[in-house]
Amino acid sequence: MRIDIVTIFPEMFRDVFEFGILSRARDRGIVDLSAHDLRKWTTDRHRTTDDSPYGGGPGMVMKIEPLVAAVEELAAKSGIDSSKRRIILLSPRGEPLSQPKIRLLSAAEHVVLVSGRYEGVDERFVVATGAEEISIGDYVLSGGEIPAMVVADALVRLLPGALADPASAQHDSFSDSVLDHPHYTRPALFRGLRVPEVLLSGDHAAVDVWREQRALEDTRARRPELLQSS
Ligand code: 9D3
Repeated sequence: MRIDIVTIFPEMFRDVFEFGILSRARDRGIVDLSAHDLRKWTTDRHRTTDDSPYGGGPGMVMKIEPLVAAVEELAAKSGIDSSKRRIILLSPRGEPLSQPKIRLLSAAEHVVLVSGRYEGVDERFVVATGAEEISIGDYVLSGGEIPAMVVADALVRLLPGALADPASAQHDSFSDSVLDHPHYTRPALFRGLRVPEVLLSGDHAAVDVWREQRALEDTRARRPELLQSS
């Protein structure tokens, strides 16, 4: 998979790409990940990416021309057919991100992530490029860069060969509608706090039953809405 990110802050991404699963997936040639400076596609002397909003009001709006030029050039340079490309605008107005959405996106060969800054992006960008809008949740961030990192991370770990232990990805697909059970490791006793006896018993069937019960119980207590939809 190729992932191209369009942003006015490409430097924010460099370190994020260099650790853990993202870094390993790049080294293995599973993903080609790059962050591009939107200013590269500006044509004026001041390399302008924003302008004041039609209709007035506070803040600035990202201009359409550099954004469309960026997406079109990255699409053409990829050599990938448009039917295998998804263009994603990270936006507080977007569809809330979910694991099923990530799974759908992971089937694409080319994903272009567009990170906005300021109050928003000229709405015609969405129409002109067929972009899908995604939000990562109902809280206010200062831009779409961290959301783009979130999408890239969630996406890459689903690509075949990205995970050290493929059982984790397998396990994840069963667990969208229930929280994980709690985890413990040595020591068995820490400041009077004991690891549940069943986990030390060596009885794998009993361990499975305990984990399933705790997962359900904790989901009911913390995230009851997850159980409604399954
Ligand atoms: C005044 C209304 N605000 C919308 C809630 C304006 C506004 C706030 C923050 C406009 C843009 C932003 C920058 N945020 C994003 O670009 C963003 C975002 C987010 O803030 N929360 C969750 N997901 C996302 S995806 C992109």
